[in-house]
Amino acid sequence: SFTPTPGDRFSFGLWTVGWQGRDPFGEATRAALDPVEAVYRLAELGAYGVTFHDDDLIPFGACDSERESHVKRFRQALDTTGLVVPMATTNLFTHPVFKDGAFTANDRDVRRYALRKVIRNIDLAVELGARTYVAWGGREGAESGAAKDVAAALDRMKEAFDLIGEHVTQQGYDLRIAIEPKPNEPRGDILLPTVGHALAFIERLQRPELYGVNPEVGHEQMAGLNVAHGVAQALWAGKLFHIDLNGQSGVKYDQDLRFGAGDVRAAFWLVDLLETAGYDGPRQFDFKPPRTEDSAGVWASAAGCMRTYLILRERAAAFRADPRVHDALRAARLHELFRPTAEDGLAGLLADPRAYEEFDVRAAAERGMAFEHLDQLAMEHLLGVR
Ligand code: 3MF
Ligand code: MG
Ligand code: MG
Ligand code: MG
Repeated sequence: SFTPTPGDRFSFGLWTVGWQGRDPFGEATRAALDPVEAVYRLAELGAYGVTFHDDDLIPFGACDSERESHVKRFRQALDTTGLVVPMATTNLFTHPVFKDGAFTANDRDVRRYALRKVIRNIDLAVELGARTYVAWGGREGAESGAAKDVAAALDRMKEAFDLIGEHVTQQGYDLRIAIEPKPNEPRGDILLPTVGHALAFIERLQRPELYGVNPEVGHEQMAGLNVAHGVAQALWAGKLFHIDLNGQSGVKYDQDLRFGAGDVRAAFWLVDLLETAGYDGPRQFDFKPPRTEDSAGVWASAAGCMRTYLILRERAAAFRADPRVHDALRAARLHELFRPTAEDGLAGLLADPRAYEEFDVRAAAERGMAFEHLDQLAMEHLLGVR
């Protein structure tokens, strides 16, 4: 059935269903949503988790007693509904103080403040049971060339993540950090723009094992990339700590459509990958119900994310189970890709005349790969006619 249950591990950010529809051209179209109501509604819809930026839960600048009462109400709603907090994150982008970024702001005081804001919220995240802390840079970037020295900014980015790792280790927290790449918006160009950049950056950190990535479907697509390929490489590196599912129609502004909208084929291949490659983390939806929607539309949009995921999960499983697909995969010689290229080692390869001297290059060049038939089978499973 396509009805979500907590076992499906679907989670939503408070900022998603709570988005009021403010964009660069227009005012809010919806009223603010109480985080407690969000928890109840999400639980009713079948989600298992809720995530938040510090400022989604506790309004920026709240005093300690206000902070406590917000956390208390939220915790009560979690206890009543059974919803969990698998992940939390920090807002380092809304307040004007972060106009030039946070960990890489040219202004050192801003960088120190940003780190304190993150560490403070990490402590709360752990208190609420989070095992993953997502870090999206937000405004770490530039609009013009001389404004940012990229190497120096990366030094500061590394310094910040190393300090966060030191704090997590010192406190003995069972918490991993997931870096979320994004190529642009709100800055003209953002540092760590893609999954690949983030994976390379992580290897330069003091405790690389603590860090992984949180790819977002739309963010990779904004860079014109194949999101399932990026996620597959993250999985290959043991670095897929979390994922932001949503929809995007090609290379344009960050649309945050509900999951499956936009590029449904990309969504199909991504679900196929997540369900077969051993990913056991949350399936988080980071989407924005369009500002055309009222509150009923918001919950229809949230429910649609989960329902589409479950439909695609079923479609992908049907594709994988179809004997015609097994034959087509064989014809496409996928099984050969799993075989090492030179089990015989370098010496064996160099001594093998069939590898070169006697290799019939022309015959090999003429053999078709039979990918079109295979892909049409996938298309028909996706479209529900098989
Ligand atoms: C921006 C995003 C962010 C991150 C969030 C979690 C507001 O495009 O995707 O959502 O996902 O900050 O780190
Ligand atoms: Mg995101
Ligand atoms: Mg997005
Ligand atoms: Mg996003």
